[in-house]
Amino acid sequence: MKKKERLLVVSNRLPVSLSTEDGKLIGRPASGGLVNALSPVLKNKGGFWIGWAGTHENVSLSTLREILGPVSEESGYRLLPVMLTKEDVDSFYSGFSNSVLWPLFHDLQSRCDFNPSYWNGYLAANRKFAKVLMKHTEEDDFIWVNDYHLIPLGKMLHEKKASLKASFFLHIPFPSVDIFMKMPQRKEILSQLIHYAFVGFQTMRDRRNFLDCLKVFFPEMHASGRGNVVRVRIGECNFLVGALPISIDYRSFAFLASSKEVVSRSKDIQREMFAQKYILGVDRLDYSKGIPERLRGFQRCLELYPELREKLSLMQVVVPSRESVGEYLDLKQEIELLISRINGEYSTMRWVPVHWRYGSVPRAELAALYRGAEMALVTSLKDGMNLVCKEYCACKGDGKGVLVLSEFAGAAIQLAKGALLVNPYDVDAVAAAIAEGFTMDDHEKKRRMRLLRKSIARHDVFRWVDDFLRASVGKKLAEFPEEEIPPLWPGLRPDGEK
Ligand code: ADQ
Repeated sequence: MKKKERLLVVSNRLPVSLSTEDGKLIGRPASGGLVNALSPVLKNKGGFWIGWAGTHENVSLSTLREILGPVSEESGYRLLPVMLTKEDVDSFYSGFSNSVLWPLFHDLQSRCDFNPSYWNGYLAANRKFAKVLMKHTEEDDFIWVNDYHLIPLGKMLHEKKASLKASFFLHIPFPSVDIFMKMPQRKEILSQLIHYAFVGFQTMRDRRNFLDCLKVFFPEMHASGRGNVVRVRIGECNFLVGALPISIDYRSFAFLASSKEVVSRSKDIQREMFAQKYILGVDRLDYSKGIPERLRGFQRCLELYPELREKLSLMQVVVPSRESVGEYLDLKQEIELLISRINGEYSTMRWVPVHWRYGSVPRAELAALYRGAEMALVTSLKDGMNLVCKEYCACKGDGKGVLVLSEFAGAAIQLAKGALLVNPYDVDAVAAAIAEGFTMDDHEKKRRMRLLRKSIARHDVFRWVDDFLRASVGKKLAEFPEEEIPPLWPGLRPDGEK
């Protein structure tokens, strides 16, 4: 392999979380599935991560660099920021990405705002990503673009330099033809995707939907091959399309959940809940996650199965998300209203049916919550994969837990044998699944949990990374060479800046 080959990961957000402490903006490496998965790929391998730092509030590039410098040092790979203005964020991030692509690709077209001005903002922001990338990329770099915010990037790079070929992974679902056709920019989006060397989806269903859409607009399309990855030819575009389900760092979750601190904290949580058994819901605040539907299902359960009252609570943990998109604040209010109604109707002196935590929870606390939960309830209306259900199983080392999982989460395909699958729109079915999970004997719980854990352990996030690299460039993670990175800052200044 050529010496210079490096990995460049691009995503909308850099893996850094910024916060203000004592009036000063500081950065810390962010955690999360993608970061955990890709950090070892980039660490000490001369890698770069390019993305928006998540702020446009009067922060100059030089200040941002001062903040990102130490985070880069700590991470072992360079963080290169893309500067976005408030206008960019409005039309690119809140607009086209999260008011068109996100709802449409989750089959929720009635939530779309097809404001035509968003499209130009989407392209303009992608050009900014392309500019930063062009400045830092070298021949033979492997460029890995992540998610729906950056669909146009591959074609933009290709137009600047024909030899540059990037690979793309879509973390969210790809809709069926009937839904995809509603998007005004449908042909442009497809024309951009076919300029990647590899386009990866979470499931075979997403891949099939994509190929069906291509057939409508490019009838000359020719697909060949079998298995998870097929080759597609459309005119001069010759590329690969694959289905590669993402996963979690199973071992690190399992290890954390069995640590002394987490075991003890998980017992404390059970005591704090007055020794009630509890069902756990953990989500980003998002309408695609089906949180109101989950609450209605739980409410129906208390109505239909009164014997479960005072025995079972629902603990719903929600991390704030996309607060700049108005619909997300409405959702929070809807959830709070539903919770107060359920608690108002069913609470007793010694029992609160729904506990609600709004905010980001540290990893160890999350592991303790997972570990102590009798059941996890995942009711996504549609989900690319859903990592929460996998994290829950990884933390249930004692095997005494039940996963109730939406049929519409990508994970349902892999976890069908061990989970209780439900249609989240069917409140009676959700109620029945909760009751079934509660009364399931330990032997059956353990049998199912064993199946779930085995499958997740075998297909962990490192395997996903390897599969992605192998499918797109025929290499394994270990084949990317270890390389000393030169001093991070101030060596990398964009043109014209001091
Ligand atoms: P998300 O929609 O963000 O990701 P998901 O897969 O559910 O969805 O992952 C959420 C992550 O956030 C989990 O790792 C979870 O632990 C964490 N989290 C949730 N609430 C939290 C809280 N209160 N505190 C701390 N952490 C919290 C998109 C797609 C998914 C796909 C992933 C990865 O929508 O379908 O699985 O990308 O490809």
